[in-house]
Amino acid sequence: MHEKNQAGKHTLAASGSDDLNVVDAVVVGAGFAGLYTIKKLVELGFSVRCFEAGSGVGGTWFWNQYPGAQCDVESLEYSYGFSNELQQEWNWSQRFAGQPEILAYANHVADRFDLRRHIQFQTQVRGARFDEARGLWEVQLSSGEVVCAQFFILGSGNLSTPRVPDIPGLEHFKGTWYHSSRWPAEGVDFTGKRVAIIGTGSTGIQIIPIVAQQADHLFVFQRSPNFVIPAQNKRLDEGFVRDYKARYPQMRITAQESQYGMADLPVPKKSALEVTPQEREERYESLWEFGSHTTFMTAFNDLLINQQANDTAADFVRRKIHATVKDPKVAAILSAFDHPLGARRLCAGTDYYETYNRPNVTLVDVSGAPIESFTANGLLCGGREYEFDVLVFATGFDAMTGAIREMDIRGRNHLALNDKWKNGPTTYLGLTVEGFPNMFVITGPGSPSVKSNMILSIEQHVDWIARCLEHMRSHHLEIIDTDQTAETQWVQHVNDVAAPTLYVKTNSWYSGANVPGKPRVFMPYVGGIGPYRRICDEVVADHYRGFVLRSRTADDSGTSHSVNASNV
Ligand code: NA7
Repeated sequence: MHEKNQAGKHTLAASGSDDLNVVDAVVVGAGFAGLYTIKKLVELGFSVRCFEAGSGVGGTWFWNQYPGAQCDVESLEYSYGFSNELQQEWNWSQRFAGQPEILAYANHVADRFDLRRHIQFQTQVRGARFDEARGLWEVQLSSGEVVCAQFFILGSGNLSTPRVPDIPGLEHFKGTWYHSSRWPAEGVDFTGKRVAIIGTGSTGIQIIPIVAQQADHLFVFQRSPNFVIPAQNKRLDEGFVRDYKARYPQMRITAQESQYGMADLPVPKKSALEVTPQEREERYESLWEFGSHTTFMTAFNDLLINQQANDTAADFVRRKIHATVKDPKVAAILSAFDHPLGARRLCAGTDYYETYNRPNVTLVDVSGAPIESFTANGLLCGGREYEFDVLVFATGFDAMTGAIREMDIRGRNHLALNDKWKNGPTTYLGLTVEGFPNMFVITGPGSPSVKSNMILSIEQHVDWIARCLEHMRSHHLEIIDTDQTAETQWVQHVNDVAAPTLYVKTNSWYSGANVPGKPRVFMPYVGGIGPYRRICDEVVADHYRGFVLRSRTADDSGTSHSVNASNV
């Protein structure tokens, strides 16, 4: 694995290491972040080992093989832009690609760029410790192996740690149960079965209509309803794709400068409150027909900052639900929203509301009376037992920090990341953490991440990291650490930007509210992709403002000298 690449000598090779278990960079995860990191760093001549818990590449799209799993960003945008050849040769079949197609794309990328030889599958990173004396990360693997690396790069994903709620009695349940994010590759046959699905977030909304078509009976247990905008998915028209591909390079640049990392999203100019009720209705109606939840949010420019404006959109969706769902009591449960539209992840669905008109579907409102316990034959709730054969948890994730916190990561002075983050994650630019030198988080908390087109955000972070590593190599700098003040100011900025929005007035996984005991901190940066990219670039142009970059002496245990990058 510790091979020399034609593009140049290794940083560590330069420091004299001939240990095969010492590489320039360890990358955690072979999802879209890990794959592009490998590609980029190997190309630049760094040695890389990537460790992936699953048996294949694809990350989220490897794990989430539940029926109906589909991306809610347009396929032509939710794809890598780093290679024009790749984007020209790959053909998406659907406006919104399904999980199998996205997984096939991830595999294509891994093969096309010969990335697999750098990946060790079915291997978890259990922990990592920064060895200050050697300036190396010691990475502990589930195989028992320890690998050392100058750089420790986390591409472990924002939605990788599934949550099964702490409801007693699951061990007594005699049927089979699944979590949506650990779906068996061979699939599940629901034919003739009584099925229960707990959870009505983006995942539940995708699974429910499909399972309803197969199951004998489906019980949906809803604690809070989510707003569902029709995806209006369709096969992509060949002419449209040809035209789009001709403009691809420009579209990518437009996306990089946009708010959400999508080139094709209109930028709203008007407030929902400055137009007539009729204009407003027409606008919502046309976007409902057009489909895509992200496009729906562009109806007006104040939907996420003005409750009154937001209410107009919420009312529109409520009316749509009542017009679609025949039973008014069911429609009322589906539209009893407790949050502003879009303040939680807005969902894109196909036949979601229509599914509740099926005679074999029962919606159970558990908002007032929580699920008490599982029994041998089902579950107890609201004083009655619901019996079923198969149980599906569509109950979400310990989002954004879960996968990182599962690892025992120790930085300078043995500081545990979990201790540093006990009151919520703190980062600089969502990329680095003070006290954890040479560690990078791809799309970490404090960056746009889940509030953007993830693949575009991944590419921006990986490019930034690669540029930083090249800079360090060419200036003979071996250590990069984050300045505490810069980190504190960045966290403050992330909070300041979020403060006037409706996001912070809502309980959601964006703020850890779905995990009991998790600190409530709104984690994504919502200042927009374009502005965020500019800040990251300015930091570099300003000699890595907020970072301390320095060289090491032969023995760094206290004898090193510090050289700020601005001096080199
Ligand atoms: P989400 O959006 O976190 O949804 C989880 C759902 O599970 C949500 O409806 C929860 O209700 C429900 N839930 C969780 N625990 C319980 C209990 N104990 N009882 C009843 N209902 C429960 O996860 P998803 O997987 O759907 O989506 C995650 C992201 O993946 C999505 O936003 C996309 O970005 C892709 P609650 O709302 O907490 O009342």
